Amino acid sequence: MKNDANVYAWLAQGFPEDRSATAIQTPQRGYSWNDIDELSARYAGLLGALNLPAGARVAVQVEKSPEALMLYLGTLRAGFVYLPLNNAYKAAEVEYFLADAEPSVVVCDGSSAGWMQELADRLGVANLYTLDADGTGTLAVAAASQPDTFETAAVAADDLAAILYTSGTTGRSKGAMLSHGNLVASTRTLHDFWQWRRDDVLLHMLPIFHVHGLFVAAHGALRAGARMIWLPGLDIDQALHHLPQCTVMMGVPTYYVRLLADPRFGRPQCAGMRLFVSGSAPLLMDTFNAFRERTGHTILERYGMSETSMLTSNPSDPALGPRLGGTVGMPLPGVSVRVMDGGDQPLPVGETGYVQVRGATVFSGYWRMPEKTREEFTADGWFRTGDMGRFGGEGVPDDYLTIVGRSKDLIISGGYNVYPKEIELAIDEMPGVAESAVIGVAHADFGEAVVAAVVPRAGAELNAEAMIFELKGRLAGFKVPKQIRIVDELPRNTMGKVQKNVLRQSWPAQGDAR
Ligand code: MLC
Ligand code: AMP
Repeated sequence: MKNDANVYAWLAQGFPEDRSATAIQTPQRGYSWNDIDELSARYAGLLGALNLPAGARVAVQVEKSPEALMLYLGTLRAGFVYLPLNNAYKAAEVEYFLADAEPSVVVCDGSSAGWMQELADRLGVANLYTLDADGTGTLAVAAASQPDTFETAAVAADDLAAILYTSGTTGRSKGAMLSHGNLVASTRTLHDFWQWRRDDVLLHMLPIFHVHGLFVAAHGALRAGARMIWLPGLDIDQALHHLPQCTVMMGVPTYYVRLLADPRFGRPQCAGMRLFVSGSAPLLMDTFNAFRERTGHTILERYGMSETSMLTSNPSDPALGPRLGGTVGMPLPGVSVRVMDGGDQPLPVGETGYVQVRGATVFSGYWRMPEKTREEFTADGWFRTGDMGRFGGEGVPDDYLTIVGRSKDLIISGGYNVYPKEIELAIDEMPGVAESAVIGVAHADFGEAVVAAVVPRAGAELNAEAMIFELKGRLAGFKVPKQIRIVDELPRNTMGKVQKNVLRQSWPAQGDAR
């Protein structure tokens, strides 16, 4: 078996010949291509020395750092399965993932080592290391004694490379299983379609525990052998400082909203840029138009999912067509997209229906959830995205897809997915609560924000502020309702079903653009 099915080996084929050149530049220091190769080798060596079973999961909840990226690469090199966790998750949320995925190794930030060790002991996770934002921690100490070379493990294209947990309609998260072949196929397609070049410089400000920051942004630059300017998160001052040296930036719509909210941002910072990419949530036409007016650049919007990586994209090459705001572009090469009625009939151009997809980037199923997997695939092998869309329509070429909504009850806040059911379950457990309804409402900064209407039990007094405070201790901050309304009853239809649309209509937009 050849090791170039391994994502790392394939990415490394794109590294430049001069391995001493800078690959990753943080505000503090530079990391060369040699550093990437050597440090990922040490991490791989360490994991390899633990005598883990084949297919062992390495769960990682750490601050963003170049070392965290190299830990990901080291996990792939050793042939194990990477399981990234949003660092906003609280102990109870992490417990679910560890219990479900049964990792052999957990790596966490030093500040969470106390509760993580307790969890690891309780759940029988044998190996716990820490990795801090500055690259130090017990992982660094243990890896230091490993050699700086490692023969990347040979894998088959359908061997598992990563599990990405995505929340589910029932409130239970599902682990999407992505293979080495899925990740290579996606990166290869985007490399060509977005015309990645070795002299590109990517401004990397996204988190690396999701598809967008890890498999789209970081993979793209690594395979192109292009330099990344690496920031720990979205920071507008830093972005304005670094953009003039960059050619590519990727962000969720909030990144563009915040850039535009800063009067200093404009053409001077964008003179060297060739590509601004937006995705993970709908980009409002107002943002698309304001960005073009302010900078002269047309944001490229694309569409994808954790389960599928990228599916459609507006073109980078003008010869393929225009970049059309409000649309997510055309199916990427190798990806098939169809729009279906409620049954098994494809709909004609211009009609809105259920978006289904197929292709080499589409995952093989949900971790240990064969029934859920069966439900989400059609009998003829198409994956049901849960998004509603249409091809073409007025003024839109027939092969361009527009996402018009979701059939899944999902809120996307600042690019993070929140399933109302999970939040309703957490609220309903609180003392004095009879029932609740969680909805997404327009938010000037996050696009959508989570809010909740809560009905108290007879005789109970509820305090919305105190409830929000308590929820912050249990749930990742982005899931906590920005506002809770205490109401006498929830609006229901004659069948007794809660009318979330009625609630939404009665709720004013939230937040300010920053
Ligand atoms: C942070 N907060 C949020 C939030 N992010 N609230 C709602 N929605 C969000 N997305 C809250 C915190 O809990 C905190 O609340 C307060 O805001 C400040 O926290 P912060 O961490 O300082 O916020 P900030 O750094 O400004 O983060 C906002 C953000 C970040 C937009 C920069 O959320 C972000 O980077 N989002 C990107 C998500 C992403 O990468 N998605 C890709 C998924 S992949 P309090 O009350 O405690 O003050 C995918 C597939 C695809 O979907 O197609 O790409
Ligand atoms: P996730 O589960 O985090 O991978 O989120 C995937 C979901 O994000 C998709 O099913 C869509 O609902 C949404 N999404 C991603 N990109 C876009 C986009 N450009 N426009 C609208 N929705 C998007």
